[in-house]
Amino acid sequence: MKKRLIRFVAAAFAGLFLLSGCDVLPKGTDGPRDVPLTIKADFTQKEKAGNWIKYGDCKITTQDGKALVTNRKESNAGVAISCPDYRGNTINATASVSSANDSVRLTLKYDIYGNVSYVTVASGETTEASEASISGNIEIPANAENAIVYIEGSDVRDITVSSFEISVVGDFNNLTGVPVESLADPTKTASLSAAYAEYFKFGVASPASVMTNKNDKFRKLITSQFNSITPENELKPESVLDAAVTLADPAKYNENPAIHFDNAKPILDFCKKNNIPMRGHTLVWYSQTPSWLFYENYDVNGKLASRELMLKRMENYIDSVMNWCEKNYPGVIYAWDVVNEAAADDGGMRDCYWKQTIGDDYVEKAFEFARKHAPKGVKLFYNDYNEYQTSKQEDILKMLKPVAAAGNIDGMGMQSHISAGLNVDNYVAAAKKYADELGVVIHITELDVTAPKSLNAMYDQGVYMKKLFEAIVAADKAGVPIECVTVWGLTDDMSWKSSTKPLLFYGNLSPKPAYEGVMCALNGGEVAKPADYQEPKTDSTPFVEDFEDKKFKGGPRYSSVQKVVEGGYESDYCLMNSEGYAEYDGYSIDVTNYAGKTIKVTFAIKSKAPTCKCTADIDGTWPTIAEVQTGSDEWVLGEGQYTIEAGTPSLTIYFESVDMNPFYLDNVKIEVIG
Ligand code: 9MR
Repeated sequence: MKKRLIRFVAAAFAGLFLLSGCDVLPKGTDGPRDVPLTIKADFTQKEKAGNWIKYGDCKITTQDGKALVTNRKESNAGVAISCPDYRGNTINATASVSSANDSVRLTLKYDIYGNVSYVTVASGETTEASEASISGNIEIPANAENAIVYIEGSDVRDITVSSFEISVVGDFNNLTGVPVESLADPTKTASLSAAYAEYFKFGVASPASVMTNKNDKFRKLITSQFNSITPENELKPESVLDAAVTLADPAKYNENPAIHFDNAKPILDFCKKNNIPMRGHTLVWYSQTPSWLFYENYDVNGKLASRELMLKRMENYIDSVMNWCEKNYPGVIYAWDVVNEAAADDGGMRDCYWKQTIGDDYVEKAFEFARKHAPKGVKLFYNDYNEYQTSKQEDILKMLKPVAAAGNIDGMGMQSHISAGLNVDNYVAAAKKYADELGVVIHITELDVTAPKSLNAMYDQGVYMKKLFEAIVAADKAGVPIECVTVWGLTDDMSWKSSTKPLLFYGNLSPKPAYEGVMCALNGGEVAKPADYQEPKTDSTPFVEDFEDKKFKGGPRYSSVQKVVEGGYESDYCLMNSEGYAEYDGYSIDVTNYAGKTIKVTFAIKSKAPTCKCTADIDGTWPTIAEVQTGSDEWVLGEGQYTIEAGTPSLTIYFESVDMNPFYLDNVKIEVIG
């Protein structure tokens, strides 16, 4: 379908202009102009003329309408499309690629006030022989400049791109010619780390680009607010392992892969200069670790390396990374995430190269080596997400008990990527359980809190933050050894999940109600209601959807994709849910308007999965509303009830299949019955 060109509307511009807080337009800007809403790379044409550009150190040649990216000196070098005019919009980026790289990513890069952000739009596994289509949607912040989307790999091998396209999703918000907001003065905001000094360190994750960018205000916000820093990506194996050197002489580096700290140095320098201690993240991880590390002669076309060889590589890597940092930046790193995310989402240990080559005891071995080589006083952590969920916690405890018994672990890193709905009492109870059963201290390592999809989202998030930090402080006072709380990013715009607005500062560095909530947890104050506060709606109108108009009102949960397709239940159309990365990536419907009521949900569903479920998404407990036996690939009817607590700021229910099979949904009805 050809997209419309949206014309600039004077009134809309006037509104945006006022919001921007600027008095005059900067010279040379004369207001929004027409822009095409799709940019398609044309590889029969040269760079720029064909709507594509080269990103990073590589060579691009075009042939038969495809781009061949060779001589890639870094894993992020490749083809890019520049899309600065799309700021303030959600875009879709889609590419067809083939490559011997294990995976290829579409990454959005933009500057905000001279601060560079990189956000993954989508990723896919690739092979040289067949083409993979990679596609994803992402929101570009309104204040982003110089936005580009580029195609990067997991290593430096060639990538062939046969198509690459970016388009605006939904109505176009035309911000061309509209100046970006000015930055808030970071020194005007009271310090989180000073306020919380008697309880725990208050940390932040930051990319090293903050340390090298032109704008000093971001650094000022860090030094004034936080007293612990985690490099967001720069100490991960992918950043530290030197692929070029190791792969050039595999025999020389066979037991001890070459490493470098080019990416991490700016942030290590910053910590040293400002006397801010650093959490090292992370040594042994299934992700962001190149696959060549696990092969004989580092050759991914050969055999996996033996246990003995991988133990040597693991020990040498842990030893050399920890001790390079200590030698060059003495005392800066005070804790290391030795192993990250070794527990599987669906129970037990995650299958990964470390487990395949070394065996189930790879976690124990990693901690044994870390203890043996750790500089004096450096604390050793295990770090994971969904760590507060009962069953995952049991798996993590089981895995870590031998490590604790051997005296090789000091701390549990609770990542805490949560949403404003998780029960705070259950959450701190999980922290206490780790501390009690393993005899370790607790760091909350990657806190971010998805804002509710409510009328007063920022305010509701602030109220939740107050509750959460009250619970954390109460637990700390009661003896749960919480020594550090780190938020996973400085501003919403810089977050890895920026569209969920999960952090404490807005993109312009001004504090959010979420920040206020964190402060109110200490001083007993209340988060201020915004001037445009709206009373939450409660209405009992039934939700009915049969997809016959080819539209749907709900949306994806995580990475699932929905399409209206033919062949409904006794009708023409139904909804197909597919392409999720996990079984719980389903179709989600907001039912917040039924707060305080009992709802009945009825639906028709069809899938090859043995069972399908309708689930409520609340408190990290995910109660089942209805479960039906599918598997026959025939339509089956489901029905269930759920009572939503009064005052719940945000609640969704979602449909899922128990494995990753697609499912078809029709005749969804949600009605109030009490
Ligand atoms: O925030 C990080 C993001 O910039 C990276 O693209 C991503 C790649 O996996 O990793 C993010 O950080 C992750 C952290 O290292 C481990 N826990 C989950 C975090 C969010 O994905």
